[in-house]
Amino acid sequence: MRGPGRCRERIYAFLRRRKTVVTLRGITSNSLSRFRVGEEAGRIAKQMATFQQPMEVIVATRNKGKLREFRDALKGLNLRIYGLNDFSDVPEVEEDGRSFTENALKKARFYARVFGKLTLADDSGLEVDSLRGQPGVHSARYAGERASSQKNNQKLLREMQGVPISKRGARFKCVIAVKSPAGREVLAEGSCRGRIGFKERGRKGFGYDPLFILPRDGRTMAELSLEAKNRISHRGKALRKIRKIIRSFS
Ligand code: ITT
Repeated sequence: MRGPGRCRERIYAFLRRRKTVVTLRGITSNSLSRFRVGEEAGRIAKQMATFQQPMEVIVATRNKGKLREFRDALKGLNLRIYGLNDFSDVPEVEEDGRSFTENALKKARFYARVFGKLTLADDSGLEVDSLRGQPGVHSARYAGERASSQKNNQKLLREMQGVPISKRGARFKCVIAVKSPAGREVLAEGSCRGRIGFKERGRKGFGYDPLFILPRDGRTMAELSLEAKNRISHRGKALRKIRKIIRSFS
């Protein structure tokens, strides 16, 4: 072989040694395969665009502390999370259930209907042994309708005056209900035991956190970072269960 033919063979031999010839041949010398490569790339790009679209999720809460914990526990899942405070004129739902489960389901069903999107609702609270499980489902309004956390904590300390440390056991409990627009429902729960302190300590978290002492190191929940709280808390435990199943709703 002479001239251009020999020259082309030498180039191919060189490229074959470098393992690039197959691709090069397919793309440069054959317009049909070039078309197929383009078509395939378009299909993959389309699939990736669908895949990368975040799933919109409503977390049916006005509690900023809860919402922060949801966002942290569900991060990395390609979700766009909205809380109720992200919208104006959102109707209220009465939390008149006798259990956390009843209230969580009621909130999830109500707001899934309002927004037509996948909705997560958390009902949670503190159950104190020496108060026979109170404040329980009334935790948010223990010291009265729309009471501040400070007022609720003061009332709890008053109710527990004279109770020795050995009898100050308590647990946080959380139930999360998930409701899809197609009607599917899932429940997840978590709890976390501790003791009620004699005074508030710590500035992180929310609600009863400054009074809730953890057995492992004597710190209160309000002395933990967001991530550390989520690792051990009632809500963190429930959210780990939700994390495992939430993509199956898309
Ligand atoms: P949404 O109904 O809008 O979600 P809320 O604060 O009213 O907000 P709940 O009805 O579930 O929520 O009441 C939960 C109350 O229980 C909350 O207000 C706190 O007082 C207490 N609580 C729940 N989880 C807590 C936590 O992780 N740390 C401290 N207090 C908590």
